[in-house]
Parts: sequence; C-alpha cells; structure tokens
Amino acid sequence: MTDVKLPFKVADLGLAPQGHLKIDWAEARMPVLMALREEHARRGSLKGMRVAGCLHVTKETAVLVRTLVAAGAEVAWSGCNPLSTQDDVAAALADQGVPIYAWHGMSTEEFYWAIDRTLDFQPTLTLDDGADLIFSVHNRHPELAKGVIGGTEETTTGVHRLRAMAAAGALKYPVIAVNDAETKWDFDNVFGTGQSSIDGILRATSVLLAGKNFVVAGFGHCGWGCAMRAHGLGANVICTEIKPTAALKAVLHGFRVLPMDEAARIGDIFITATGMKDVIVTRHFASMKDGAIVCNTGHYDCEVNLRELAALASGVREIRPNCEEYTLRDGRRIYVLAKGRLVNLAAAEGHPSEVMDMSFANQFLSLIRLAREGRGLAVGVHDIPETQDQELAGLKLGTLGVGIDALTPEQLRYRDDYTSGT
Ligand code: 9W4
Repeated sequence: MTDVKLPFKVADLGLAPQGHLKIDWAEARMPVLMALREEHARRGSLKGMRVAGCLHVTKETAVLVRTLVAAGAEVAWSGCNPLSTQDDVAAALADQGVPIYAWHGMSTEEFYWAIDRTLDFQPTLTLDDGADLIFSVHNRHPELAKGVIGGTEETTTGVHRLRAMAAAGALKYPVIAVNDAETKWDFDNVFGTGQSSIDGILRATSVLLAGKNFVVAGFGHCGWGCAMRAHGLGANVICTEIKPTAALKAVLHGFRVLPMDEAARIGDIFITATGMKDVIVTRHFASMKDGAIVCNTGHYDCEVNLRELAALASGVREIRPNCEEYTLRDGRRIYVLAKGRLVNLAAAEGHPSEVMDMSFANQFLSLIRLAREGRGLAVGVHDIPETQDQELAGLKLGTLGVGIDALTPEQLRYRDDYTSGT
C-alpha cells in the first residue's frame, strides 16, 4: 500500500445514492439516536473532538456517524470486519464528506492501513468494536495515546481483552464498556439475534416454520430469543443444553428439552447458539431426517462440524443463496445455511435498526461523557451508569408511545424506611 493521504477510500463512490437510501431508512427506525442528535447538535456537545471509529460499516453505524458529525465532532472511520462492510453505505459516508477507509473483502494488510489512516488525524476519542483501534494506538502508535481523552468498546470480546490490559497496567486511557449496558446486550442478544436469526433462516429457505420441529442448541440469551420467535411462528421448539439452570429455564418457558442425540432424530430445523465447537457432529448428521436444515447463530463457525458432514456426503451444491445441499451416501439431504457462519448476519441484516438504536445511543452518550469529563475519568475500563440505561429505555418507551408509572413520595419513603417492619 502507498502512504499517500487519501480523503477516503471505498469500493465504488457510484454506490452512494443506494447507500443514502439505506441510511435514511435506518434513521427513521432509530428515534432515540435521532432525538439525541437533535439535542446535542443544538448544544454542540462534541465540538473540538476528533473521533476515530472502527466499527462495522452498516446503515445503522452510518446513522451514528451522522449523529457524531451533527454534534460537532470531526470523524474518521474504518470497518472492524472486512466482511461486514456494506460498500454502498461506505460510499454514502464518503459522499457526505466523512474520511472513511473501508471496502468489502479488504485484506488484513489493508485493514490495518485503513485504521492507520483514521489515526492520521490524531483522534481525541476512539470508538471500537473488537478493540483493534485501541490496540493499534497502544502497540503501533503509542505516541498518540497521550492525545486521546478516552474510548468506547462495543463487544464482549473487546471489553474482556481491555479489562485484561487494564489489569496488567498496559491501558493508557479510560475506556467505557458499552457492551455491558443492559440496554445493549440484553436487547441485542434476545430481540436482535432472535428475530434476525429467524429472518436469515426464512430468507435462505422460505420454509414454513409452523408445525416444524425447531431445535435450538443453547438456551442463553440468543437461544432464548430464537426459541421464543420460532414458537411465535408456530414451530414446536426443542432446546438442548448442558447447564442445568439454563435447561430448567427452557422447561419453565414451556419448551421441550432433549439431549442433542435425541433431538437430532426428530428435528426439521437446527440452530446452534452455544459458543462451543462440535455441537452437531457425525453421529447427529447420521440420524437426521431427510431435508433437515442446519445453521448457526453463535459467534464462531465451528458449532456445526461441516468437515464431518462433508465426509459423509457424496455431493454438495448451492441450491439457493446461502443454502447448500449436502447429499449423503444413503440419499438423505441435509441443508446447511451460510456455511455454518452466523446466519443472522450472512443471510439477513443482523440486528434490526430499532435494536441498534439503543446500542448506538449508548455509544453516543458514552463519547459525550468522555468529552465532558475529559481527563477526569481514571484510566481503566468503566461501566455505563445504571441511570443511562434507565434514561435510554425511558426514551425508547416514549418513542413507542408507552407510558409507565413513577413512585409517589409516600411510596419512596415506604421503600427506604428501615425503622418499621414490612
Ligand atoms: N457481519 C458479518 C460478519 C461476517 C460475514 C457470505 C460467507 C456484526 C455486528 C453488526 O460481523 C458482522 N460473513 C459474511 S457476511 C458477514 C457479515 N459472508 C457472506 O459468505 C461470508 C456484523 C452490528 N450491526 C447489526 O447487527 C446491524 N447493524 C449493525 O451495525 C454488524 C455486522
């Protein structure tokens, strides 16, 4: 790569009109972020801030970028995963003057080149999904760290690594763990993954879910979301688990719980959401019904062992986009969606904009907090205050037209009274 400074680098600027349409569509579904945009544009809350972001280039991210710009920040952007970059959205951001360096399928070398271009303008705030930007500042450009007031991190994995870095005394500026906000992970995992995984299955197959045996491996938040939504469409949901408390929750939610060895024989559709490898392996494929559909919505693509399936198969063909038909030697057919990768991202569009609204409102408020508190925040990983969760949930309820009650002064006194018994 050359080191000539480019104002942006995207796949094709001609895709900008299509990107603008996508972003406008998302904006209309992200009312909390839009309300915050209006308020902080008026106040100029991010004036003088230079924000470098390394986050999936999607229509929802673009709404966040537009919001940062409206609040007065200068912004430079790169994607945090070469496969998640939507080229039309990247083009639209470049078209509106954002220095963005992102295109679908970029190489690892290009990925770091893009991050470095966003660091050229010496950010005062960093925004991460996976911590690659923060790591780049610390490991490859340590001289920039003193100019950074703070950063935010979007994901579980990133937060985990940053906590380890802070514990080792290696972190040089404060970071806010956006992931750990209740209005982020609870809603992403249950409602975002729940709906988008079903969406991916339907886009890839167009099968009727009603009356089907729908097997969900893992009853964590994502598994719960998938089970609930499949049930809502009339499927007979069967859950598999290894953890007694999680299995018990599934039972009390009214789902059937079976070991995978038994579920494999009767399932029509299988989705894995465990975070563990080898959840579906040879002996399961060997007992599946002809026509069984298998997919994954867990973070890693090793939950369904496709190497073992391929070893049983006499042929494989792509029968529809994101749907491969494996024909086994005994003639049975098994359909694998999105090559065992996250079906909600590869075959659908990830979390709906309404869900990302809350995650990105948390991102936005965290950057404003960093800008406001400046150097006052201690170096380390900080949680989002509970009050921010309540504020955002309250705003979201308002946009949905839902009113709730508040405790009266008398009730507050009753709640806090420790002198008389209950
Ligand atoms: N997207 C992603 C990753 C891999 C991938 C078909 C096989 C995560 C969070 C948000 O990781 C993300 N591999 C693909 S497509 C694809 C997409 N393929 C294509 O062949 C490989 C990702 C956050 N998010 C939402 O969920 C909604 N808006 C958001 O910003 C986005 C993307």
